[in-house]
Amino acid sequence: MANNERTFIAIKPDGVQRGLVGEIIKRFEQRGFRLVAMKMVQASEDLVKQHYIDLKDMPFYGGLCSFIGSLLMPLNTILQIWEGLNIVKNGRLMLGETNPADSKPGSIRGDLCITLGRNIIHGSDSLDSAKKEIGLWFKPEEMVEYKSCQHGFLYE
Ligand code: IDP
Ligand code: MG
Repeated sequence: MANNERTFIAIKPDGVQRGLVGEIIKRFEQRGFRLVAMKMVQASEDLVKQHYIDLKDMPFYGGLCSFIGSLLMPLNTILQIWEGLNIVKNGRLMLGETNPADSKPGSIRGDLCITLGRNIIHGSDSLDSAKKEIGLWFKPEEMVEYKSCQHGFLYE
């Protein structure tokens, strides 16, 4: 198992508008994961549509893409890459279930939001989707190389 596994996390416009950026970043930082890259964007609808392409036949696809894709009003999304042991799986556990109503207290969605269509955060659901999503939203030069001084105190 590699402790340089990476996942793609996005704080959706509802999370940004509700002032939850710091709270969400804090949870990943405190767990010990390493922030590899971060930026704020007004996501284009085209990119959002590609990002959610697997859901294209779902009835909520249009609404989801137009909300995050800033069509309703200019809205911002915070995009991040996080790194650490088993981070794809652990990141999903930290997020909770897709529906906040089914998410346990202690998870991000279980603590910070109420409804499915405003569930504030995205996290890659597999190594394969993490790789695709990182490639879709970030350029290689946006991932700055640095070594975390905590490494030896997080991993044996
Ligand atoms: P995930 O975000 O937990 O991976 P997905 O099934 O990949 O969940 O769905 C992507 C996003 O689409 C969800 O996070 C949620 O914002 C939205 N979504 C999923 N199902 C519904 C629904 O039934 N109604 C409205 N929005 C939905
Ligand atoms: Mg998903």
